[in-house]
Amino acid sequence: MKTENINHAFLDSVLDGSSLDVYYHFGVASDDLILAGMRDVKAVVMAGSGGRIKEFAEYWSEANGGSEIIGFPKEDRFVTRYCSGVLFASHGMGMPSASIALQELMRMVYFLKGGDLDALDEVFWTRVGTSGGVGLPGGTVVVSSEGVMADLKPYRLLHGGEGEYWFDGTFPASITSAIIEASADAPIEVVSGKTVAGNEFFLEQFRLDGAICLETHESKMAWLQWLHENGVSNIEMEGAMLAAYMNHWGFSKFAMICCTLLNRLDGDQVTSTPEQLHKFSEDSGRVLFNYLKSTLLHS
Ligand code: R2B
Ligand code: URA
Repeated sequence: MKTENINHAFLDSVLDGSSLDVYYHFGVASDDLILAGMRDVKAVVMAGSGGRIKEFAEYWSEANGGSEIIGFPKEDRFVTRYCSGVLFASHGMGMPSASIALQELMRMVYFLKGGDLDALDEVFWTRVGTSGGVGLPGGTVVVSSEGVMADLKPYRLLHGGEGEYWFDGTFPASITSAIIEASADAPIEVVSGKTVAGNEFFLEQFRLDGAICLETHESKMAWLQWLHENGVSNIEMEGAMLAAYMNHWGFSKFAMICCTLLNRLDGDQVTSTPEQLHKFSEDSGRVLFNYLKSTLLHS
């Protein structure tokens, strides 16, 4: 872990009791008894929708002999469940929303581990989501090798009057390979590649079907071809920030697993049937749980 990048001034004051940390968007605080049962957290699994989080927790409970599921009382921003060492939390859509969830979860897990950096580094973090494929048909599962923005550069933000702060968007290759390996026997197409995070579903994904359109067919296809030639497999809206924040603290175990809903080289609209969409998203969940079972149930 990169201790110099961790906000010790605030986080350690929570540990020694001189400050209370209010994880406002999750509706809990560091003195809340609900957190006491979560100190053994080994993995944090994030997904965009709350419904998905509830399904994941149910599945994980069954895989662990019907173990108890703990839910946070507040659900108007993010839905959270804890079950058998895994904290499941929704993050909404896009980097502004997901960065709030991730920062509060990082603070929470730091608190749960009592600031022990070795214990913290044992925790596996992942987002499981949906995406648009670049040269890949709907139904492919992409485990990201790198998260970049729409200009193929890493996540960056304005700060402190000194211009932009640039982050590192790489995902740890050993974890990506282990996830793919854990599903080697599954009847699912699982690939690895770069993932673009757009700040917008329509404009920064170069779609022609938004209420507002800034592209022509030619400029859209030129962008998609440029991504394709540069090793991009899919486009979604959170991965560049996720990898950035995980690398900033120096975590060694994190990943992103996304199913593709369509091939963006063929069009913009998501026209798959509800049954197809359900199958696509079930498959990314299967890839996640194959990995979690291989690491958490057999250790
Ligand atoms: C994938 O799907 C959502 C948009 O439909 C967004 O959260 C993402 O990254
Ligand atoms: N999610 C996205 O962000 N883009 C897509 O094309 C599909 C899902």
